[in-house]
Amino acid sequence: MKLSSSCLSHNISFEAINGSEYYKWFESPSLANRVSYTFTRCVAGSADFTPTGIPIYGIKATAGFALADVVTIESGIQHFAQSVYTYEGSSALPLLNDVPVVWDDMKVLDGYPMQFNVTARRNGSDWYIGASTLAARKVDIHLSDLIDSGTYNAYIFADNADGSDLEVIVLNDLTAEDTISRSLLENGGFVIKLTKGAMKLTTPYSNYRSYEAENAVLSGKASITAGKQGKYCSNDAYVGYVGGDGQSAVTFNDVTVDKAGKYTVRIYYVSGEPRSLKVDINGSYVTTLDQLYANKNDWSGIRAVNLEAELKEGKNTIRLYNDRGYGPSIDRIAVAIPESRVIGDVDFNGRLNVADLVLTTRYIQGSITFSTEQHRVADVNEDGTADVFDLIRYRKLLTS
Ligand SMILES: [Ca+2]
Ligand SMILES: [Ca+2]
Ligand SMILES: [Ca+2]
Repeated sequence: MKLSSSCLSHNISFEAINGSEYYKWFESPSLANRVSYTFTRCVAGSADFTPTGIPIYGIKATAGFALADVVTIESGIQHFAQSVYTYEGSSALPLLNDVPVVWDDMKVLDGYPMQFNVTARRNGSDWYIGASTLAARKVDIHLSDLIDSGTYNAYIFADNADGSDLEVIVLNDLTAEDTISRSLLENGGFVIKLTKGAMKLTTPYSNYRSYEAENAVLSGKASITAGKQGKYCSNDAYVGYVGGDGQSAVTFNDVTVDKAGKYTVRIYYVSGEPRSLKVDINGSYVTTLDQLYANKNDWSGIRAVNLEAELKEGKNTIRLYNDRGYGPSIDRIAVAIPESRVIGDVDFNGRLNVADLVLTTRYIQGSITFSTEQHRVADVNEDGTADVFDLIRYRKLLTS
């Protein structure tokens, strides 16, 4: 019999499982083990497992498979094996921000040890379903196995057609009569959140425009490190040998913004000792960034530094170099584009629609809960609370 986390709320972990941190040195844990933990581990309760949630170079798991681990393997504290900076901009990040670590119920919907598993866990009225497989297969999720009454929304984080990235699909107005069918790729997977409420699919980093250093113009001795040695960086690659002379530089020629102004430019770099980096924008020296390093003597550790920069409308050139010594290696840069929030858009789909009115009505009636941000967006007359007066305003906005 399984001990619930509610009766031993102080107990974080009952056992340790070889986690993804081992991929730094080895190719284990095998994918066959990872699909089997649902059947073989976590019998007494939560285990200490270190997922990645995102793929790692050289490990056959797709993004969907990697993401499924955060649901299929129960862990009271989720440690993620990758550098925190590699998650910024990942389409898995909204799910990783959202997924609970304490569960009220679990059901194995389908599976077979060493082959595949489809595991559902419940937190409150929300169900999270993780699926991962070795061989390609079709999976049918009959919602009658999970829910009785009411309408639900499904947020599906699944591999795209060729397994190169995640795609996010939203299905609305599902009931117990419905079945969600998904085809899993070889070594693929997915996570589905099934909820009566809405899920925010953006993060602060969704508005960043990223430019990989390995796709920029390289000069002097600056050169690309890719593949296994670059596996902790985005796009599995970075540019080293930046600096040491005035010529060895990374130049981004097409950093584009719609209007002139001050922007946050985030520079992702790799270094195991304090180094400096000089920045020219549109041909003029702007600043020198000092003390750039992640962890001492860790030459695969990533970190990011922010720079406030004046950019002109259209294309800008950003040149990174160091003529007084070696600079850090450069993974990528990202420009933050200010987010425009749509008033009343509580389902965060970018527009005001009838679904927003329905959700806000349910929230005010007390049948669903809202996040702090949803509450703020629902307060369309901006008087500090979301209440029936906002519903009146919603109707006017929708009919105007
Ligand atoms: Ca990169
Ligand atoms: Ca909306
Ligand atoms: Ca209000």
